[in-house]
Amino acid sequence: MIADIIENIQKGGTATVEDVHTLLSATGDDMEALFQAARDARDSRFGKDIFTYGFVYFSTYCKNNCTFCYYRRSNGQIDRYRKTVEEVVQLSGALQDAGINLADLTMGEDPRMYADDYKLLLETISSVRDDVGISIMASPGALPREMFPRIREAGADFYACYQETYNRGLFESLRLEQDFDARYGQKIWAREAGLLAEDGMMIGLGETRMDRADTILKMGATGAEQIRAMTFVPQEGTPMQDNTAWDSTEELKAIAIMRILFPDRLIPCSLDVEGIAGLKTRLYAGANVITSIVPPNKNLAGVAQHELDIENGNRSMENVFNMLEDLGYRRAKSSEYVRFLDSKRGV
Ligand code: SAM
Ligand code: MD0
Ligand code: SF4
Repeated sequence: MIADIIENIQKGGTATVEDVHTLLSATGDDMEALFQAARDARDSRFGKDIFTYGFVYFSTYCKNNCTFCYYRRSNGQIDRYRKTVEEVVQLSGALQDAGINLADLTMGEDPRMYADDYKLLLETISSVRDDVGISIMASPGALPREMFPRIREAGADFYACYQETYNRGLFESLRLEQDFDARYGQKIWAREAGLLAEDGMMIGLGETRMDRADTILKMGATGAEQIRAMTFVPQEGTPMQDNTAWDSTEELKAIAIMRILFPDRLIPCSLDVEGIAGLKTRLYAGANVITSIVPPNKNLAGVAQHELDIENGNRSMENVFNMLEDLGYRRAKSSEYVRFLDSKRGV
């Protein structure tokens, strides 16, 4: 059954939500066959080349109150920081010099960054474009539609904003006081403005397997050039702190299914879920981008794992490059990444 569904997809057939549900239930040999099919799909499209993204979480202040997030406004017990434009330029320059392909400029929905008609946010992006020249992803939260041409003009290549789930009721219970349709629109409006888009789902938040199947298909249907799955990591000081932490099996299956359904998309292996220990399994499941590479000693945080493997250097450029090589992969050059982006933009 599972083998038939995989074969049908490999032959160019479409998959129903029931098919995806069946694939998500794979265990044992079936699951191994799913991972093998995903690696084959990735290798025939991308070879052994893996793209690398540095994570620059430049403001951890946030006006939102997402129930799953460590940085929600009600979490009063945490240290927050906001980097200056110069600091973000320096951090991005170091990523560029090390051969990292993209700087993911991420923030909480920080009112200071949005003030004066988004002055500081736009200035941060355009300074990295002008002074560094590395490819840029902007992950600043949900913005009004008219902002997308301005984000593009400032120099961003990618816009990331994750729906988390396409189950509206569940979305509303997680992203409190936020609008499902407006967040969905982010992906569409970004692409209208000439940006590439990233959508994402979280796993282990109370969704059903059918919700996951539906979310995978709907993320694909947005046309987003990058799509991701991340396992929810329960956070201290939040309403979900006592939730059971899941292992990564369901995430790995989601990665593999996205890969066989959408072979030409960028699909991350995020170091932000299990730290460096999560690298091998996600590449094995068909991921082709490593995200959340973070240099040590820069007072930078992650999101799902705000400190795991950062200060010990395990998420550093050097360590990730060495591990990639040991696993038999090759890190793509930034010129190759730019060529890939251009092909997606139809340049
Ligand atoms: N503030 C912006 C936003 O919400 O779109 C950008 C950064 S936000 C922290 C990036 C993503 O991290 C979220 O969309 C969510 O998918 C993920 N995330 C947040 N908390 C998480 C957690 N506890 N476990 C796993 N992923 C998490
Ligand atoms: C990651 N911690 O790639 C980052 C983050 C935001 N664009 C991405 C969730 O894992
Ligand atoms: Fe803020 Fe993003 Fe965290 Fe929600 S997920 S609380 S918007 S930083």
